[in-house]
Amino acid sequence: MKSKLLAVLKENYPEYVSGEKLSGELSCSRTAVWKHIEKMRKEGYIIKAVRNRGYLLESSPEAFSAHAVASQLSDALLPYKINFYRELPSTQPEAQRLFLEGAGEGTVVIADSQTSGRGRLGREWQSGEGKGLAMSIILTPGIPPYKAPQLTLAAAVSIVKAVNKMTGIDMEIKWPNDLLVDGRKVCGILTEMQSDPDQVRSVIVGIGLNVKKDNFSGGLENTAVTLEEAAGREVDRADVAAAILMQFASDYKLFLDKGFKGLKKDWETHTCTLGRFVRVEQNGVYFTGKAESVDDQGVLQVRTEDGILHPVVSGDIELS
Ligand code: BTX
Repeated sequence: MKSKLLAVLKENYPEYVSGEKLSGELSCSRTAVWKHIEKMRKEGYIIKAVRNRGYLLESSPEAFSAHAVASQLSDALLPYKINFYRELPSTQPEAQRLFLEGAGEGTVVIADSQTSGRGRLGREWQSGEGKGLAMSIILTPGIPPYKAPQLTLAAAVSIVKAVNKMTGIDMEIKWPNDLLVDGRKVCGILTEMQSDPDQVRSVIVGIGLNVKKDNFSGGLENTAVTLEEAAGREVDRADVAAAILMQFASDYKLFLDKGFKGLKKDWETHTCTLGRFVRVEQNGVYFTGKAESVDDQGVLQVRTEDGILHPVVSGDIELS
């Protein structure tokens, strides 16, 4: 009965199915249909019922859905509100749109798939349908604009800790926004802000995490890796999203209290950048040197051969 009911609702999604049609298809009374729907709701299915239209299956407990993530966030230190979409061009502009419409701190946008996922500087972020985690978090930290990039470093720390707890995988942070496993990129973070001259209005932290084996193209076959490949077992996207959000909420509180300084030790523990020779690119200008440290503002300090220490506030680095 339940599987037939589910099949009919799924077949008709996103249309409502009337109680009458369901009772016909299942050869039972409309009251029996309603009782089954009630039972399924208790199991975690989200089924909308609208008078004169019928029933709509919004999400199943086993599926990647708002409910599957939100149900694991009851103790979170941020008032998370999950907005889940089957497909979006990118979660970033959707989060921006929601913010402009009044959505507050802790509003999260998750897409099952993105058609134009983006990285920094207009680069592409690939994520096949149903394969990755594409998630944007709206924050309103009330910090000066120069501090906003530090939230990239904070998010990196949270992701590494959450994924490690869940899967045992040791990711490494490549300053400023990449997470690697054995030198291959598994996650990228894109932090975008809207700001007044002396205070940010919002910061949107976008997280792209490779979870399921994907058909990467354009060379990524050799440079990207997924959590499932690294862990050698299945990883549930809802579970990993919730684990990251829980960890991030507490790290974010620490960040608001103490600044990046409060997370710096964790960052140093998990980075693969310090002590390495790096090639730095800043606005089309390149130089090489040794990445010596990050300061309390998350600025990378690179010493060139002539002994001079260069603070790198933003830019791309290549590890050599
Ligand atoms: P990035 O500019 O540091 O990295 C982008 C580069 O990473 C690309 O040029 C490509 O070489 C490589 N790349 C693209 N896709 C992948 C992938 N799936 N795995 C590994 N390497 C890849 C990184 O920018 C920031 C990415 C943030 C993505 C999230 S997803 C949720 C939110 N929405 C959105 O559109 N972007 C963010």
